[in-house]
Amino acid sequence: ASTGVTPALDFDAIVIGAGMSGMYQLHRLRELGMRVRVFEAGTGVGGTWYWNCYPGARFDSESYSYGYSFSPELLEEWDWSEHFAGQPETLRYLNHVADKFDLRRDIQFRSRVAAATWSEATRSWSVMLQDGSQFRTRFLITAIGPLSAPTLPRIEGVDVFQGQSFHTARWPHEPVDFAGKRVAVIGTGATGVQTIQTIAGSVGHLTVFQRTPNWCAPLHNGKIDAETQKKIKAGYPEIFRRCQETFACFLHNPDPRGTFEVSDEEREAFFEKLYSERGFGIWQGNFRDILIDRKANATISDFVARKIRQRVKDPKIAEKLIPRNHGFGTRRLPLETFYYEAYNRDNVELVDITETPIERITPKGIKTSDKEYDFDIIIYATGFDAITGSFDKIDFRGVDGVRLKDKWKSGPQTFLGVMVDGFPNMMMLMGPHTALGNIPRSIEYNVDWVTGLIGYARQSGLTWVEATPAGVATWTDHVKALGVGLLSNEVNSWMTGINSNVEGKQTRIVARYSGSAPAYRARCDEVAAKGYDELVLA
Ligand code: NA7
Repeated sequence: ASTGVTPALDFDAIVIGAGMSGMYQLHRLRELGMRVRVFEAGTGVGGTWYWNCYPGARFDSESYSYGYSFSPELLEEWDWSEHFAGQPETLRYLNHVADKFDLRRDIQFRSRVAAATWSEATRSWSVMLQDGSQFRTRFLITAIGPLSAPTLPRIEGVDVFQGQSFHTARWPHEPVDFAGKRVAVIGTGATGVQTIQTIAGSVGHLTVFQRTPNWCAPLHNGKIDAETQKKIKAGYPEIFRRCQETFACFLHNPDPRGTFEVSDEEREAFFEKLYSERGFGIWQGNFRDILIDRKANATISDFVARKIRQRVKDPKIAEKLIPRNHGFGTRRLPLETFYYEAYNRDNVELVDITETPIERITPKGIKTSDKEYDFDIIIYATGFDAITGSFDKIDFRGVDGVRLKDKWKSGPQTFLGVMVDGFPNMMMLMGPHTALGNIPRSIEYNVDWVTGLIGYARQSGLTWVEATPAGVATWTDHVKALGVGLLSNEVNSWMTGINSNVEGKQTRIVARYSGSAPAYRARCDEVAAKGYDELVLA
């Protein structure tokens, strides 16, 4: 078997993206003795945590369940200061990881990949950067993130506004001065909620333009004291074991009881408890049927609606903040810290743009159907072309020049969410059809699996590994079947591939694996254990 380096190749592997997955993938491939290059569009590491430096950006997963688990030394030396760390701390952490494992020497920053083309003759990928430079590699690994292609609204005039305007995922790294400013926020997803609650107290006046309210629940963040810090560190094996066992790799797992198996009083008490506890428990640790059974879902939706009515003083505003067209938890649940109370402030105004649509952005502000608003700053918290968007931006061409974008025209097709037939030697981290959940846990598994496959290929002298069309069809059907009956698959959200700002993304698709993470891993483990015989190996 040949493990040698092919002289015509610049690298054994190219990784696109230096976020959490690209960083760890680099580390693992180096252990195989490979020559690896990571191309990163930004000027630093961190991906999501590099780009999303908007005010209030923070974890909704417990910090100690989110960091990397692969290095006991790293776990021991890093102190998370809060149960849910803010973005600056997370970015510091990821820079610490880059330093510790000396990652930067193999990362080329300011380098956006524009295209990648398969060459059958050399069994390699030619990767082209936006500046035209090209590099040849045996293996190509995408670490481009499921939420990394930000989208601006398709509203007339977005480019004519004369004040400052920012998309939250392209926030400047220098501080923005809000004092006394008239600020608009468009968008009330997880990002909008964090931004609104954070800036409400420091702006002159804030106008929130809401199209769809989301169900939100309290984060209950807090500092980690010294004693708790010790407990966390001693408990890491247990923490990560739990994350391995739960449905979506969070510390929270569905309660085995059905909603109607308990009395009304017990149910109410359980909801109260969940509402008063930290993190995603109310979403991920609720009765087992709330995300499947419409009646069960209505009980928790009613409960949270009552909370909103209690917390928002003006009943008319409270009603606007209560979702009508989707049930609790059927979209990604934003966690909040006095978000609802922000609307009790005199300087905060809520505009329901289903009643008074935005007609256009003007040089001075925003014009709705009934009014003209003047602003100093417009913040677009309008989300991402999710899951497939970051793939669509790169011109991937596989066997016979087939474009990935064309292959995925009516929705992604993958094997295990990692490979696609017709795209040999290309592996996706956090690609479509993988288990998302508490993402770093899924990332570590994904990276380890890909490293296992590449290690096997090199050991066996293979220069071609590819999914089969049958394997892709079976996995894609399986992923679609898993989504049937989930209330989340019946609503419009980034999880169902809907983005009103992107042409051609108005039809729901099944873009993510919605089975359990343990089941996902079991299937991937099985493929590896059988010597990858479900793949084309040559
Ligand atoms: P989301 O969850 O996709 O939210 C985007 C928000 O922006 C949402 O409220 C949208 O309303 C709104 N939006 C988008 N386009 C428009 C236009 N054209 N006009 C008005 N309002 C608009 O993105 P986030 O960044 O908040 O969160 C993404 C994920 O990142 C999150 O789930 C976490 O996992 C981290 P809509 O609901 O579409 O009516």
